[in-house]
Amino acid sequence: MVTSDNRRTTVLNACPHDCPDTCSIITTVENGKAVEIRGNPDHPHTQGTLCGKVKDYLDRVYSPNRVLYPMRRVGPKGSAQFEHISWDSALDEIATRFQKIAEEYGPEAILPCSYLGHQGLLNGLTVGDAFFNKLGASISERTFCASGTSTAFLMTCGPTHGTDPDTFTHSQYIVLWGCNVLTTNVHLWPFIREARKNGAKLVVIDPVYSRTAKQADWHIPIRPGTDAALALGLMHIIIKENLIDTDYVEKYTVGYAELKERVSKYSPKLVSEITGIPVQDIVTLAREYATIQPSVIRLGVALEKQAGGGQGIRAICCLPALVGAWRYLGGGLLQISLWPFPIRWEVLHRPDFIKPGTRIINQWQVGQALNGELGLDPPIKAFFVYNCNPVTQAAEQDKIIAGLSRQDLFTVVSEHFMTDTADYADIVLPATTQLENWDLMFSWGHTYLTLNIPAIEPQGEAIPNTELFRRLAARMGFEDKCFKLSDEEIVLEVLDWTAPVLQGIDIDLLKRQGYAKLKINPIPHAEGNFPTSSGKCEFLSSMAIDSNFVLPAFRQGCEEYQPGSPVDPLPTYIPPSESPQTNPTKAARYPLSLLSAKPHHFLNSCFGNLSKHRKLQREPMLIIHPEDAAKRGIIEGELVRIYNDRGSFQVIAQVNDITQPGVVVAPLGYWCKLSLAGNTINAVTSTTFADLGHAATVGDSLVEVSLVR
Ligand SMILES: Nc1nc2c(c(=O)[nH]1)N[C@H]1C(S)=C(S)[C@@H](COP(=O)(O)OP(=O)(O)OC[C@H]3O[C@@H](n4cnc5c(=O)[nH]c(N)nc54)[C@H](O)[C@@H]3O)O[C@H]1N2
Ligand SMILES: Nc1nc2c(c(=O)[nH]1)N[C@H]1C(S)=C(S)[C@@H](COP(=O)(O)OP(=O)(O)OC[C@H]3O[C@@H](n4cnc5c(=O)[nH]c(N)nc54)[C@H](O)[C@@H]3O)O[C@H]1N2
Ligand code: SF4
Ligand SMILES: [Mo]
Repeated sequence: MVTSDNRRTTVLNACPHDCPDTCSIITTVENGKAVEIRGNPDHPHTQGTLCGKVKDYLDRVYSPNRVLYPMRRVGPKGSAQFEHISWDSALDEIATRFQKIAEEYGPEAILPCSYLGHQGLLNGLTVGDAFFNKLGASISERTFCASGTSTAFLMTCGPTHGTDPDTFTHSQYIVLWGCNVLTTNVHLWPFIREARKNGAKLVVIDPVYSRTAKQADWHIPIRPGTDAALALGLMHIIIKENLIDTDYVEKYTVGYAELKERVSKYSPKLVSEITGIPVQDIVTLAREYATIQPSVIRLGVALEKQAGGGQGIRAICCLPALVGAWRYLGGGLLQISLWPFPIRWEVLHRPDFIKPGTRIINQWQVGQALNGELGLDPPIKAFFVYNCNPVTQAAEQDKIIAGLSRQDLFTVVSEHFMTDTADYADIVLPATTQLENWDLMFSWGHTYLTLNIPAIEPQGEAIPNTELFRRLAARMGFEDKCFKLSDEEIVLEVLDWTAPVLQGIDIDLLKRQGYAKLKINPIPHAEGNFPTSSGKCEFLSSMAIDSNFVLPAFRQGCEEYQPGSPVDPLPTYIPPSESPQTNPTKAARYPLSLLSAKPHHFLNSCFGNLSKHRKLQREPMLIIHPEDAAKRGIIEGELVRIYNDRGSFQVIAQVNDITQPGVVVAPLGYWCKLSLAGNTINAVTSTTFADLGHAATVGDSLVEVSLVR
């Protein structure tokens, strides 16, 4: 559906943000200028609404602060003083510096850094991989998000879409487990609302009385990082009270006897002591969850950011099979719905270009890598950032800034805006927004493909990421065909169009309609059929692997990994690494657990610089319980400093009992240079890995808070 008259055209777009909803968008263009953006009412999942962040998207596209031309640094590093240069001189300088560094130190001295700032198959996660792999650069292991959750889910259920979110309307018992749907996954809410109209009960398990918890029938405040204990405790009760679906367990699961033995020690009393949840609530939750069917669990991403988050997710993923919830339409579990999209990742990231043994550097550890703490040989001499903003988003912020300040580091940043990271660049390159380029979007929150057609000409001299790497490849003399494909050719290459889930779907349909639903089974595991190696739900994991395992999708198809300590093949409880219960020495100095929350009006750090969004999100803040505030003489609205050995940041205190005593919460996404003391939450978080998938324990940090006088 693309219509036009002489003056007005409407074009079908897709929201490119790192959000599960991937909304289908209609953009109205008048005389070459986008004048309106709205949700596509025909899209069955996103149903014509856009979130508050993106309904003002044109403010982003036409912002006077957008980066529109290539620029070269003229002032000291970080001073944000730049001069406009031509694309030719920018590309020449990059190619020359890269060649010189490669000759002197070897190409591994060059480190790319990217994530899902753009989520499209063309311009997103893997754009640039072929280029950097051909160059022989160090590989950036991209585990900012969902790698721990996904590893755990795949170990248990295999790469399945799980419960189709469109079928949530049929659920009778919905558990949102560490997921703040009303902020982070808003288009799931109408399906939950419909289910509740049909009598469903909504349960939210969250340490915080979140926006979503406030709307629930039952909010269960849990101590952070103790979810595995709760899930094991629920299984203990379900087994003891014989509430299991014996037929389902016998036919479609592996390792029941071992699981039964494992959960036997997680009595309601012990679980209550660990989680802080009253015994009676644990028992009620187990009974209701097992007996009210169809029951469904929606997993968020926060859990993986705890020391034992991976095993916690493993334990939760066992629950639906134990009670037979997978038998029903609307029953089961939704992790991320990405898995059935027939994406030809190898076409995008070209693992065949990787020289065996090329070193892998995890993106959470970028601060340590840049400032020499990892003892890398060769050291990092060039850093190339696109689709991400490590200064605000990765942990150990002070180390990243120190690394980026190095005079001998050559940094290139491709961006829409002068972010905290871009300020430290030697060369800044202008990137298009999705209104200005092609893309094809998968979704990690629903099962529709969505096409993005350019609506307007690129602003200034901005180019899509695809074009950036075509130009760089040409400058470096790379001749392979993949560096010469046009965007429309890539659209045709990136999917296996013959896959059964794409039956009846082609590019013409996508151009007409903007979206197409994958042909998936709405009750995928009614009779087992789990895509694991046993074909069953694996309580006892056959993939039981070592703790350094990272899924190939997060490691650019490079399947080599260093053996580490083995992962328990049964779900288990690993306590938080930093909590008063498990680390009393540290807690004596830093007694409060710090959680980060996704900001309602920003998308990670995107929109954190736009005035409308900043006004709505309000000033950087910390939510602190009245008891903890009183102990420190803190009252609402005062400036406080949050600190530990890693660093500090300053925000305004919000004294509120939506959090528990001992737990403080700070929203993410504020920009350092727009914050009160030049730092944000990631100044105090840790890069230590959680138990699975090289997720970082950024949700597992002890801090102290004091008044700034
Ligand atoms: N508005 C908005 N939407 C977004 C984003 C955004 O920045 N802004 N970011 C997008 C991205 S990248 C992602 S990954 C998703 C994330 O989506 P979510 O997973 O929903 O987001 P979080 O805010 O990280 O965590 C959800 C809830 O988990 C709770 N929580 C924290 N620790 C624990 C714990 O130990 N146990 C339990 N049970 N709960 C815990 C938090 O209090 C929070 O309310 O959101 C996406 N959507
Ligand atoms: N403490 C703490 N830290 C966290 C988290 C947490 O919960 N707590 N959450 C983590 C999670 S879940 C995630 S997903 C990460 C997100 O971390 P990032 O991926 O770094 O997220 P953003 O801040 O959105 O940065 C994306 C950047 O890409 C730019 N961009 C957008 N489109 C394009 C494009 O087409 N081309 C180019 N070149 N650039 C573009 C945007 O302008 C933006 O500056 O943060 C992680 N960090
Ligand atoms: S950020 Fe998410 S909810 Fe908002 S428009 Fe984009 S996909 Fe939709
Ligand atoms: Mo994320």
